[in-house]
Amino acid sequence: MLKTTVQKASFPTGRRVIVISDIHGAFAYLQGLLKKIHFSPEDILVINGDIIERGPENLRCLQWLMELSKKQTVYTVCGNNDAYVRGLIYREYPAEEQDILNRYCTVRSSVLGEMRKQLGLPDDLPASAFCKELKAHFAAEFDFIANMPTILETPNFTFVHGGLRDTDIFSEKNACAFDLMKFDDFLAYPISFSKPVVVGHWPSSLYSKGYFDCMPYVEPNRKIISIDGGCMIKNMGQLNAMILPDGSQSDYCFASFDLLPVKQALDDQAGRLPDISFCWPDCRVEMLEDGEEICLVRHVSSGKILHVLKEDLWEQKGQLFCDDSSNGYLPVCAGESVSVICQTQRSSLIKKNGKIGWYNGRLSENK
Ligand SMILES: [Mn+2]
Repeated sequence: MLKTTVQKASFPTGRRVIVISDIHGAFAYLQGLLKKIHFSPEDILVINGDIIERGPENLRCLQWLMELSKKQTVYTVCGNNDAYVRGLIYREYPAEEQDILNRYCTVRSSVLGEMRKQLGLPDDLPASAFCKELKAHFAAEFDFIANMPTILETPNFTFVHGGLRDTDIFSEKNACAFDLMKFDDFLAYPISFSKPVVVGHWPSSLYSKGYFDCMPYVEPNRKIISIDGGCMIKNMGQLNAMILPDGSQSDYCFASFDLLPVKQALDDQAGRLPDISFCWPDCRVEMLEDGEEICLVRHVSSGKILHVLKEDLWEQKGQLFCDDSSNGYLPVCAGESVSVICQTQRSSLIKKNGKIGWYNGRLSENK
């Protein structure tokens, strides 16, 4: 069992602290976000886990943060993907499992595939030789991951990738690191804190009531701040930052970045909150009207009928499923800028301040 480790730190007065979680190999998002908030060498950076996996530039993200941490104050909390990947390399493979890593690199957008490619290793290398090569060439990268604590404890905040099972960070219930890193749907776990706990791992949009909302989700009474914007996980996702203007204080604000095209809305639209929002795993649907871009479906468990994007539909074992969808319409004023997730003949799925909804008006061409 990987044991929980705790790093204690205290942020100095007058220094800004930037907290970013779940980068998942999205180097362009990371750079875009840091540029947007005018990240400077004076800032302290906290990465709250899952630097790698799923995105296009996992190794680049990891190595960039390693370099930065030599020049600047950077705290990196370990995520389940970070720990899992290292674990894959630092274990033994019996004879019948010698093909596992090659298959893993083929189906996943993984840092291991990027390392394999960079070293020019063959696609059919046995796992034992694969691990030996990677350990020899990327020892610094794996050591960097191994040294990432499970919990970063500061006077005003506790940072952990997934969540905590007990309010006492040193409790036996918090002893297994992987339990705290891969703590799915942490908000569903009945716990509240006296000092704010900052988590990532579970996209905040899955907690939103009303419109899907990719901005951080805060439960003030329970003192839980969930900042994963769903970057590289959801097509509507974004990379969020929690910003402490002064590290010694407990005030904070948020910023976000995505790469969606921005267009100008040409028509007013009255908003309408969704009366159905669903997400995985409660996402089975039945087709009512097939269309080229948009389909009319019935959400099986609720019986609600709604339009969804055809590209969000997928089939498994003869059953039809749909990615996160809702029937909410965002309030829009003519002339305002909106981010466009998908534009179709009939309607567009747009994002405004992190919130997602349909828009039936016209959109200008790209500015
Ligand atoms: Mn995670």
